[in-house]
Amino acid sequence: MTLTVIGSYVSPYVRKVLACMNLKDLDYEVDPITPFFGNEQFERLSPLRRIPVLIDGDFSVSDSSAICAYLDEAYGGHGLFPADAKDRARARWFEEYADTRLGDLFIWGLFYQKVVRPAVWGEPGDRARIDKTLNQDIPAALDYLENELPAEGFLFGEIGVADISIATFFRNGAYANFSVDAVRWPRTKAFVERTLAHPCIASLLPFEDVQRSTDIKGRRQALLNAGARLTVETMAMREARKGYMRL
Ligand SMILES: N[C@@H](CCC(=O)N[C@@H](CS)C(=O)NCC(=O)O)C(=O)O
Repeated sequence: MTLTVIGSYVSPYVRKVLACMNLKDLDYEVDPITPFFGNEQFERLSPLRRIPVLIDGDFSVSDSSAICAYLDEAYGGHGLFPADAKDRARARWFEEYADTRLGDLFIWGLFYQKVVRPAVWGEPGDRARIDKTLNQDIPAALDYLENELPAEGFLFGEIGVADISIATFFRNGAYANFSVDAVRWPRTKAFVERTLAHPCIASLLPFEDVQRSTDIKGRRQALLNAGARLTVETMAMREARKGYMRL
């Protein structure tokens, strides 16, 4: 049975789930919608109108952490969490830190302001928020990560959900023209590059490039041409609608 993931390839949370599915060698199809364009069916599956959503037969669940934990428990293959209880707890902490704090900074502080607001809502981003994010909040987060991340390899030996959860936000950071200063945060810079270069994430890049460079009319065909496996039906509608959180 093929699994289905609802959500755009450009979302860091969708990328996290797809990278974990790639690691586990799972078959899946994607309905690459932007959350703001999700229809009623999407909202029934995702009450917060957020992506990603996973559909597995007659079961569905939203939230990248819930999805990754489910996939790890329901399917074999590469384990997403370390074996030791304390390591597992730390892995969950890094996942939470990334989803919440790095999400706040890289998505809501940068990507949403610089890319989504002009493109989806036709309004400029909040300049003061962008400046505070770049000058205060991201440097503090990077100071923290610099002390936690390994100089080589991944957080708990093999690559897992903790590494992926952190690295995924830096790709959206790059889409908003952010890059890590290698002099100030050399470990973080190398860790992010190493993780994003892993085939489980690197293989998603061509689809992200298409998603970013095509408009809604040509996107589906361009994604198929690039080799993406897409659902036949989509949960997208024409009109954008704001979600329930933060906006
Ligand atoms: N905690 C959620 C966060 C998901 C999330 O915020 N996704 C963004 C897209 S990158 C979204 O759907 N935003 C729409 C909104 O919040 O209205 C997860 O881990 O899946």
